Amino acid sequence: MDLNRASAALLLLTLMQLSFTTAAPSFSVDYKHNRFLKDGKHFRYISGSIHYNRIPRVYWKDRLLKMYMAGLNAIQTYIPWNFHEPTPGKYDFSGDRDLQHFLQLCKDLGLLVILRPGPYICAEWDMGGLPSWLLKKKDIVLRSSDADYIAAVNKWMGKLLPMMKPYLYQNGGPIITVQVENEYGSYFSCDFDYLRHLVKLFRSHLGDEVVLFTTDGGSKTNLKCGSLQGAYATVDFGPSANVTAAFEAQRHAEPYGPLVNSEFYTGWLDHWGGHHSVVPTSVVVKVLNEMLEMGASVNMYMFIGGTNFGYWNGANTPYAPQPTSYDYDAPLTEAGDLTEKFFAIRDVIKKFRKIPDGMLPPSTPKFAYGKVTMKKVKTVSESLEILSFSGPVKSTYPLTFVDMDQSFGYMLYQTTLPIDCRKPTALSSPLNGVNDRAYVTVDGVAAGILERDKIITINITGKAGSRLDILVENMGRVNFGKNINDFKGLVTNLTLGTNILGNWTIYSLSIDEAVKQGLLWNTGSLQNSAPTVLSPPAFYSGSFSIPDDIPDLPQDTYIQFPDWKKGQVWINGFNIGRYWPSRGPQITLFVPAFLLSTSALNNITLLELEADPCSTGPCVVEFVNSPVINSTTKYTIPFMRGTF
Ligand code: NDJ
Repeated sequence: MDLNRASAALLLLTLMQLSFTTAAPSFSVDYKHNRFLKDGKHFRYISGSIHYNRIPRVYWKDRLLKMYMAGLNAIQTYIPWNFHEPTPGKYDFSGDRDLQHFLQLCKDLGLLVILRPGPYICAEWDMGGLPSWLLKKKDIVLRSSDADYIAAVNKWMGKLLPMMKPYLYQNGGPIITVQVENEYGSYFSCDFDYLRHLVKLFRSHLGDEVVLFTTDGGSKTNLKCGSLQGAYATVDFGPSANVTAAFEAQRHAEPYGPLVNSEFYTGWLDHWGGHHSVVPTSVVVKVLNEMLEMGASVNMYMFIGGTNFGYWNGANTPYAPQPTSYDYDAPLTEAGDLTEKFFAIRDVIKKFRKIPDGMLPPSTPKFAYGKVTMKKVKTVSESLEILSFSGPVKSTYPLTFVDMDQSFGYMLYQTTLPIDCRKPTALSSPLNGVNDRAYVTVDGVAAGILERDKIITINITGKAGSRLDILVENMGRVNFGKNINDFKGLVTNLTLGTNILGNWTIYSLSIDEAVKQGLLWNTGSLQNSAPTVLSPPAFYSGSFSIPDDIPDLPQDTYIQFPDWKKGQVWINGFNIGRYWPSRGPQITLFVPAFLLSTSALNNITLLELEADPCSTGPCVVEFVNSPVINSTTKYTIPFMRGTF
């Protein structure tokens, strides 16, 4: 063979060699052998759900590493649209919202990613992740081909998906599959044009290679409207389901390809006023083992639940908001601690794949900083100048949060009594339009509480011309079912006796900004109010220091509210979330250490909506080192649909 032919042969051999060693990464469905293929080899994922939006960025690596050490080879996460686009066209991917950093951490740790960008995600998250500003179009049909909804989805996905493309597995990233919508078969609209549009939209940004999939409850009924050609149909079900029947339903939609349970419930969600949901470890591991024996790919929902900080919790109907804790009785607790469920699941996984060697990151230490004395600052009604940055709006009839361009928190509606009410007179929301809880005062004196789906009328007294202040709390938007277009505020008229109340002065309240700017701080020594069952909503402040000479302080902690009733708590300007110990089951709120300081005073602000303990007992909040999220208060709501 002459030199040229020899060198050409050598070059060809080298190129062939190279092509084998550096073939582009690939991930696909192998319909012939009913499995996934990763880089041409059989692959089955054992995954766990973690929501980056419920865990402070500083803890992402710790939680992901624990999931990796449990033997998971993948994680699953949603992308809440409203977390990243607070107002139309304004995007936030910074700090605790830095999704790309989260994805890079997954890659660095050797965890693949099952990405669920929605646009609707359910997830016990406000409005199922949809931004409430969509409701500016009052008759919008969410999750459908509604032109305004589709225009907003196109714009959002046009921003998000190009950011995700580099993180696709085939582009060297960790993302192996991408879910379209979420349990669409459980929604009323059953709009295939919408689903088809989403598949086309996702492919236009992510390319033709990526594996798109759908997830629906494990029944043919759910799959009927939830699955679509061009997206691999998967199912979700918990440990009490019939595994065979659920996978048979999937087989009905996908006769070939891998069996996939995209949400295997390791626990379940809570509601304020309900019992804390727990799912026995034995039940979880038995069914997990059964599915893994069948060769199914499984994602455990949740592997760590985390926290609904701020106002982010969702709600179910009849109206039942979820608490601040999203512990979910998951294998890792809300604070990321290892549980016996974690180790039991790891022992099952050990039977199917090698568990990484090395140290398991330990549960983080918790510190009990003790009691902190709180002092009353002023009532909400006395703070309107501070809180209403843009000033009040006058309106004949009440305006909603959307009308007032406010998404979360509280709004104050003020008018005067049109008649003398010497005798108790009915103040009502005949159409049940208080969304969600209204704290009523007359001339600054607490008069009662109206509550969505529960209390639509109270009796009040007062003189004609007395000032009627109604503070309305948005307790979280419905995240599941047909009522997700959940307007907040006084969404229908109130009546007093036979009169429709009008001539409203409406204050949008920027409480979070006011807290951050230190505007709600106790300067003098305001006397605590006289003991009453109900007081006007008011702010309280207190501070505490953490010694800087104790090793590894600050540590995580939990805050509880002995004999307070219901409200919101901020620490160093960070909105920790809602407290409602009078209703439970959550009593303590998780406070991550990164919020605390040893070099400066730590400031606490409360907005107490019902009554403080300060006139009859200690006016304190308390930091303790263990959580209580399973109190059984006297109040219970009828159990919601959905068993684990
Ligand atoms: O896809 C849903 C997921 O986001 C499925 N779930 C989960 C419950 O944790 C979570 O919301 C259900 N949600 S079934 C509806 C609950 C109705 C009470």
